[in-house]
Amino acid sequence: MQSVKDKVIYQVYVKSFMDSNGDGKGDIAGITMKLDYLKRLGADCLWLTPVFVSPMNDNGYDVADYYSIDPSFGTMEDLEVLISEAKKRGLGIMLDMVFNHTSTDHEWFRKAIAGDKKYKDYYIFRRGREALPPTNWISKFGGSAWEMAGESGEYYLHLFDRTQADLNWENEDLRKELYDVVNFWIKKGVVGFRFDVVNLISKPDVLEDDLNGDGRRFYTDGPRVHEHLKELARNTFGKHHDMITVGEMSSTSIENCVRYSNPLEEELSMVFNFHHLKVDYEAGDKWTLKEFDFMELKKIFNDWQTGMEKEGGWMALFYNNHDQPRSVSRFGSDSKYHKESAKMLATSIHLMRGTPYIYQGEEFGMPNAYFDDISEYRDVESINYYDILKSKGMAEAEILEVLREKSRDNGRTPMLWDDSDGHGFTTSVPWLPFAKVPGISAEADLASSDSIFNHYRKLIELRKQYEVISDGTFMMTDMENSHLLCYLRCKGTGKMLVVSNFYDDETEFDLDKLFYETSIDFRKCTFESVLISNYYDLAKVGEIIRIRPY
Ligand code: TEU
Repeated sequence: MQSVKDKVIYQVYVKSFMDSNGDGKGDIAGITMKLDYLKRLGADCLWLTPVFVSPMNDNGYDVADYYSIDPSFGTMEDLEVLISEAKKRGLGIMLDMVFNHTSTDHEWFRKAIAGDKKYKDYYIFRRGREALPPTNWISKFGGSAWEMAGESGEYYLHLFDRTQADLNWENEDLRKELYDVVNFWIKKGVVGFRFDVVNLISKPDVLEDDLNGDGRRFYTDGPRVHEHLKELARNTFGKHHDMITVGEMSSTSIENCVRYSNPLEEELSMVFNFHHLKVDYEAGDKWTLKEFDFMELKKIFNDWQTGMEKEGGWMALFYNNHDQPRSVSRFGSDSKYHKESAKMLATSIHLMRGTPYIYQGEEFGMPNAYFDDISEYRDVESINYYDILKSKGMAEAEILEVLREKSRDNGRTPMLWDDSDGHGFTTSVPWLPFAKVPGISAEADLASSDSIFNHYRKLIELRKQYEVISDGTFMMTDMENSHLLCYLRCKGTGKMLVVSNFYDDETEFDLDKLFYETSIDFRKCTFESVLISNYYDLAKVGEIIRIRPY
């Protein structure tokens, strides 16, 4: 397995990155056009969200053919060109494998529905109970997780949209088909894979009602998941010693993530977990409005950083992806302190123990969408929840307010390359409206002497330069501080302190107190010892450092 410790990965949400042919949708040739920009940033790999043939009910996470490129994204040749052009610049391409489910348009599912026994067993079909579905499980996108298959009285399981049918990983032929898919793409020259919700692939043999939940406790980190991942690795990427793999883990635990990512287990290089991105959910419910709980965020970071380190696990570091609101709007400021907070957030996460991911547009502080009308949304989950909240009696204005904060479309608006009408993204109408925060674009950011882009570039350089960043131990300090996230990284004689103010007011950090707590002495640090900061001057007063907004 390739060492991922000094790598930085850039996520491309293909549909919103760059439209090369003027149809309003981003495509593979568009990514090739922007390779020099990505090279300049300094990331090592690009993870592309799914580009395979799909009816696009969930923007490609509903795959109908794992071996072909969806025409809206381009051709196989476009992908081959991207892989080789990226390689010339020292960039690797990672593909997104959606193996928990296929689209109901997939040939396997069509055959299954037509009654072909072989393919029926590729999916999870069960008989209903009278007029009720087989269990009370709830789909992640709302409503029952079961859909009636024609008139047969049988239902198929779908943990996501009803057009995303869950695969039956208990079937050996199915597993082999999936290994063939992975090996096909390895031959094309990709350097790694992201595996979509891969901790949900193993369901129990007997499916039962969940009396006090939505069913997730039965299939999350399910009974044979580690066995399946080991077998997948052995038959595909594990045979090559330099591949990078990351599993997306839904509602997982530290204990399982250690097993998924400890090299001795021979499963994956690293994991995504989402606990830190639920600190603005009221009682675990995403569709609520709540200030983020900073103390909870600190606690989760501390638990995961130390828990993973202790047992040799490795994690992805991120605030943003295509399923999340934009971090600068969510945890920082997209107005007065836009630059300061974008840089603070970047620093706070990049210098932890793990592999940082940068989500397109994050490198110049892309904000939330700020849509005011339901007609502007495209995301299947957002539209489902609009209806669900409406049926629960929530007022229209309040629903729109919740969507403004929580919708996945916040992270999916097209790239703001410049300030022109099509924002350098398209020459026609974009498939999803642009974010409504004027003045923010890659071009404007790069033109300024204190660009957010350069801050990210510097963070990437530092990771390559200092082992204390790529391989140091992690220790949180000042746990009780309600404004500052503070941690130490240590490797041999190398010591690094990271102090991030998550608020727009001024506070102080006491180096003297830190010395008495840890016996690590930063008190003689001079301006030259500051590796990176979002303010030019280190405002130092004796042992007390003045910490300005964000
Ligand atoms: O997401 C899995 C997932 O559970 C979420 O992050 C999901 O978006 C969230 O629970 C909604 O509140 C992955 C993909 O990243 C996502 O885009 C897909 O829609 C989903 O799997 C299904 O393939």
